[in-house]
Amino acid sequence: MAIRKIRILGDPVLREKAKPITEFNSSLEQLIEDMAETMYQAKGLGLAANQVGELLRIFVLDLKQREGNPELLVFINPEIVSSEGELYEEEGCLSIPGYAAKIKRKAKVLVKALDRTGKPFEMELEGLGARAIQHEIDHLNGILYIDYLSTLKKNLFKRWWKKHRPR
Ligand code: GNR
Ligand code: NI
Repeated sequence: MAIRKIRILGDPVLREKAKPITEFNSSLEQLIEDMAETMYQAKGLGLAANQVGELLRIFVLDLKQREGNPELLVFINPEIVSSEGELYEEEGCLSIPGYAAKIKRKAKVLVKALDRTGKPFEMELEGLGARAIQHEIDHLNGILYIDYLSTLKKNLFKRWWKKHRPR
């Protein structure tokens, strides 16, 4: 088990597209453990592989950790099968520490993925869970939530980031 360094905005790995996972072996198990440990340590809701420098299509999520009964969810090669509604809510990202902004997301999603053994499953999520799934799948495609900001808000963000980015 190891806590990995979380990559921050500006790191090119956050802008690359992750590749599908084809082998379910011990090195995958190691990556899952490291990602879970890193996510819990950072108190994140989710964490995508790009954020720890691995270009593989996997993310971890825990929607219950704040209630004190953690339930780790692992999504491998995830796909959104269907979605409905829209919600404009606040979002943050461990790779853009200290910042949050409201963006529009689908309110409800049906996601299809493989579990850590390679078995397919489907899960329907709404609210924050649906938002987090879309956020993590975006990471696997090199997309960050700030990409959805209006030109005006993006320019405000850029000024904020120059001053506040960790160095
Ligand atoms: O911790 C996180 N909180 C969060 C809040 C609203 C929408 C998405 C998220 S995911 C984020 C952790 C993270 O950066 N995952 O990639
Ligand atoms: Ni993120």
